Amino acid sequence: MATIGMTLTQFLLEEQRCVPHSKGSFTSLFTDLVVAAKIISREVNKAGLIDILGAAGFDNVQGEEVQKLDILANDTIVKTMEQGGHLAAMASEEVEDIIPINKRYPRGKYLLLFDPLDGSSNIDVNISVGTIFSILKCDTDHEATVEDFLQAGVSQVCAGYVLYGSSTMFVYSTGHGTHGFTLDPSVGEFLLSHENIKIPDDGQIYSANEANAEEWYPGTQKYVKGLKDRSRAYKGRYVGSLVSDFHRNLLRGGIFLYPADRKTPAGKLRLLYEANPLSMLVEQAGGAASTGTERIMEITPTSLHQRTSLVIGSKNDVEEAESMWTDAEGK
Ligand code: P6P
Repeated sequence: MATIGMTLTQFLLEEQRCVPHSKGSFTSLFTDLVVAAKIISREVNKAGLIDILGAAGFDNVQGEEVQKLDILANDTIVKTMEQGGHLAAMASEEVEDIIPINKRYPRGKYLLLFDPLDGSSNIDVNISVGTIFSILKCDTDHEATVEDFLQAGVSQVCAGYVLYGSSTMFVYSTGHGTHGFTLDPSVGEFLLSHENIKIPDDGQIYSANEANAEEWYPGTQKYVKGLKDRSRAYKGRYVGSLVSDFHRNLLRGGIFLYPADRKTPAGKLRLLYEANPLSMLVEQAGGAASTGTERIMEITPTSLHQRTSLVIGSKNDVEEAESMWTDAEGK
């Protein structure tokens, strides 16, 4: 029986007791991930005080300038997770190819995909950033390959994010609801603060980068224009940090759109380690996530870093957006 204030570890053990014949491997893997989150939180929260702010002087595989904390977050997750012996391989937004498990450690049956520090361009201006992760099963005896990662979002066994904001929050789902934990730095534990989050069916917030509006397809333009009808009283809220925008809308209700458009016909955000995990969380909270025409979690991936159009949030808001969606020609 969950009680507000119980630790994430205690909550996990409660969940494990509900899984027959569980050997505790997943719980152990997850506990390692929580340690990595605490280390990254410590570094992010003191970034202003020591010289790890600012750019690292080179670009990542996405062609984006890498911030030093990106590297630290990526390396922290890799080093913490590979030792546990529960992973067959990992994949990171910061690394072109899959990350094999060092031969000195046993290999496990799970795959971890992550964006180590999403929104990192906001670090230097003290805007919240986040880690997003997705966990898949890898039931093969051979060395994991990229193909093992190319599973639809419905195959995720776990998804979540860590939000490094005014407080550090750990939000995750294993398919039994979406739950939020807040770090108490004085004891170094994540404590249950938001059990079984439910996103309102209707929101009053929309989040989109309207500087792209000229490039949006006619259906997207029509939908967002409709939200501005004063009788609807929607508020525009856009931080430019996906985890922050998503988390606010998850708790308050609303819709986040990073749509495919004429300039970015494939969309901007990553399917495997951004859209899929957030889609699992929002669906477990009663919301919806689509490309505008297709459920995100039913997309069969074709490449590790593939992008997608993303429309995610309150169920009725996403359905209204889908009802107006068109292609570039307005069809
Ligand atoms: P834009 C940050 O770089 C990010 O990947 C997400 O965190 C955020 O939602 C999006 O890009 C912002 O993109 O084009 O509006 O700056």
